[in-house]
Amino acid sequence: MQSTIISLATTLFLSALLAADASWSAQISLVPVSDRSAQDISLDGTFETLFPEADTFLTASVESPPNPPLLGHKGEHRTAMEFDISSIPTGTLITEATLRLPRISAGNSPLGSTTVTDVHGYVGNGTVEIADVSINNLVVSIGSGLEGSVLPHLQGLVDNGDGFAGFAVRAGLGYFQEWRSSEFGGGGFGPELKLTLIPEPSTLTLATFTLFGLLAYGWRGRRALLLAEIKFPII
Ligand SMILES: [Ca+2]
Ligand SMILES: [Ca+2]
Repeated sequence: MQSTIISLATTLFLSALLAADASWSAQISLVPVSDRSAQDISLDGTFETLFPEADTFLTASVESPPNPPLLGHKGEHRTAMEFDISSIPTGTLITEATLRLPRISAGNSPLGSTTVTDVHGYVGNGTVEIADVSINNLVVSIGSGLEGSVLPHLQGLVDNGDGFAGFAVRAGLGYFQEWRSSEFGGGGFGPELKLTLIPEPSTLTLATFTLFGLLAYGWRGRRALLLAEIKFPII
């Protein structure tokens, strides 16, 4: 009898836990709080120009002489972007983190190029600075794709209690691509960070204790009823 009750309680507990797990996950979509491009005009590795925050387009490209610069973009261009993740509590489990980079144009140098889009991750501060585009911490390579998973980087930032997720995008040699920035009119066309979250374990633990409490309360009620039935058998 006791083993049956324990088995039943365990089954109910696991079912409720799984149901809670699924129903508590939340999906959010973030746009950058800052997104800017920078230029190294002489290809010497030093980025000397940071384009204005208000620019409506972002670029990543690398000129490969003797090809002419693609669309006039001399030297190397990189783009960095930062997302505000400060509302996500430490301990939250991230099950999906996808960085979408819906480019509006791309091109390759005619004499050969590498179709590379590398995303480097960093801890942001809410503003893109020129040094951000040189951070060397490869998170994902998406080539000619439009999106890639940045899950381990995001989980690490949330675990550390960091307030902003930063990404710097580089192109391959002879490759050019362009995006709309967050300042582009109309919105919804620029970089986007899509997350699926499950609240921190302490919330789940609280629910577990509540569930056990309800089960114990229910069992006490059943036992009282059982005793009543024994004392006053129903014929
Ligand atoms: Ca911007
Ligand atoms: Ca920054």
